[in-house]
Amino acid sequence: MKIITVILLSFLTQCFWAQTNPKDTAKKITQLSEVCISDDTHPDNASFNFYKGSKLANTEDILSRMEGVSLIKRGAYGLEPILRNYGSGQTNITIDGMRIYGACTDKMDPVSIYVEPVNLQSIQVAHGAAGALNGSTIGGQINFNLKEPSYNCNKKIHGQVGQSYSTINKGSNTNFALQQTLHKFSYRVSGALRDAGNYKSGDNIQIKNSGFHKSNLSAALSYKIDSLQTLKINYLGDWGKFIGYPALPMDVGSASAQIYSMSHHTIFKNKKLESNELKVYYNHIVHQMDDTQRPEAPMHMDMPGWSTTFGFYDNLSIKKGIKLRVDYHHVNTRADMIMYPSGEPLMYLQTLPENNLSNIGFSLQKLFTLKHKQQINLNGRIDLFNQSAISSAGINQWKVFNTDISTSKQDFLKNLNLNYSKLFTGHLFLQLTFGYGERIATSNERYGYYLYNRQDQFDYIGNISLKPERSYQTELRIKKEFKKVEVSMNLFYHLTKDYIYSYKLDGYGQMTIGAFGLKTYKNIDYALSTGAEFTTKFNVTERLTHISSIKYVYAETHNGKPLPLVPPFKLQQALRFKIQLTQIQLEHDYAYAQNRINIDYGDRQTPSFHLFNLRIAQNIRIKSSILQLGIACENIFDQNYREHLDIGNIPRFGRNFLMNASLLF
Ligand SMILES: [Cu+2]
Repeated sequence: MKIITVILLSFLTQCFWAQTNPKDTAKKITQLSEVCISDDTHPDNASFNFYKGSKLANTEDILSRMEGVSLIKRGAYGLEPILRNYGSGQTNITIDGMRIYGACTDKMDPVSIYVEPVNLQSIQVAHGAAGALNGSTIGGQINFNLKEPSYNCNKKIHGQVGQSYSTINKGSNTNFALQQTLHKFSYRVSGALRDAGNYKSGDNIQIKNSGFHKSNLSAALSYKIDSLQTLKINYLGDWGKFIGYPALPMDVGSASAQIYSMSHHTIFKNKKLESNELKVYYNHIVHQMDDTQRPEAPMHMDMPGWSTTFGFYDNLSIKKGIKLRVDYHHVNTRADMIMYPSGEPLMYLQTLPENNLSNIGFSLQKLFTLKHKQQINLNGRIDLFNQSAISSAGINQWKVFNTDISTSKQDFLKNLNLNYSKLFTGHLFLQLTFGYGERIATSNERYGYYLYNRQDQFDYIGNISLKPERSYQTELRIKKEFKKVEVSMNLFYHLTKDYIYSYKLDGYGQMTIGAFGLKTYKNIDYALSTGAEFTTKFNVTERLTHISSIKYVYAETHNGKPLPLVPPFKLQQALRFKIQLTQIQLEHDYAYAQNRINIDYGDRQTPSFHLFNLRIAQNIRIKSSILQLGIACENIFDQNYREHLDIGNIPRFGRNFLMNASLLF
């Protein structure tokens, strides 16, 4: 991969990497009018680097192979990332540090769907309270960094066009990117069009309502004010149409996301200050669920949802290892349900009563560098939240339960994370973390009104008096590098007090036809979650690399009940053979059966499975361009399988052939 990257970079930028002083200055002196140093390095994450390099992986494939990440599947599209056993509400998922809230009460629109691989620069994953950089959390954060326009010394247009096709769902993916530097300006435009029909699972079973159409456009403009200051404007748009969710009773008729931001970066030549980044952002998500493609639906209904967020953050780096951050965001969310009973007047309901949430947070990070390669990193954050429902039909609905949701709720949250690390001789790295994190109940958990959950087939109403979850965490990370092998291991133990758990409300009926009853949430004494991640990278020879990762989580409530949606033991490994510009990769995934299930939540036992994929990629040089060709066979043995977190017992893709051609110029 390194070789390819170097070749690519030398073609793309035609710049000088880094300048080292020649040993003998008398020999030859070359005058350089301009020196560019390109930084295209990825974060220090072996899995990300390995799989992003395979050219045939999409954002979700890369994500699913990262430490402690699993995906919840409701359809062929829009997989929701979870960290260990923490789902949305307990984690922060951001794009370039921006808060974006889903507009779907069924979680069909995780933020990750707006990031196409052609836009993706890197993914930052942090677990537990250590992930509280962009907001208080107990589960951690996933931040997607979009590709930025870079300043190149030449004025040529660079870019790529790509086309891929997958046989299992007649899926096509067209993408492009363009990048150019014009004096003090630099821009990057990229986009993707994706179309797919219904897919087939193993044993040739067609999964109805699993196709989708979507388009994505990203544009970034950067202006260099002077050598120390840069101004950037970013736009990201995403449009989905007829997205099938076979695991849910409804599909998405249309969905759109409009994400805008402007940022200012400064580097200081000051003795005390290092750099500052100020960003303001705005995003608006519209999500329209519809069941017109479902002839079996007992009554037609529309379920639109909206979310509008604006905010800013300012990151200030001070010398001596201090980082300060202040951030603010305000979000307005609402979800409606309009039912059309035959021969009767239509009925209107706000399943998520319109509400405003605002949050101001302040964080401080201090790094102490000690003798003998030891470090202490202290990270604290405080947050003030204010939330209330807005005067509308939603407030009146709640009066049935004698509850006034219009009074505003304030929450003051604290996050603290302390880690100690030491690098021992012999490339042994050890890190011990203690953390404390808090999170408030989500809008759904607070104000939700007869939200149907397909998993346990209950309607849910919120509980306005839920206390924040409080989590005490400890984690040990050990990393050892041998000559040819890199090994790393995380062990963690989290105890969450006032864990938010669902229970059945007796004496209340359901609204959804076919639902079993009504549920709400309460704080239980505590829940605990413990487990491990283990990664190895073995450079067998210069051309042959083996990478493997193991994830395991064990989680239960105070009275020993397994928590819902806990992924089972999973092993993922890949063997990559590389010779010049050819790359062959064999992947094997194994998931152990999950029999520790939460019956209350409608969890089902999941049998174990083995999965094999083969990917071949070939790069061909054409003058100053590179043609990348790829072919893959996923699920080689046409296994009919599902992952434990997949909702509704819907199996995943059967044997799939994937072809890809991209031209980088
Ligand atoms: Cu939805």
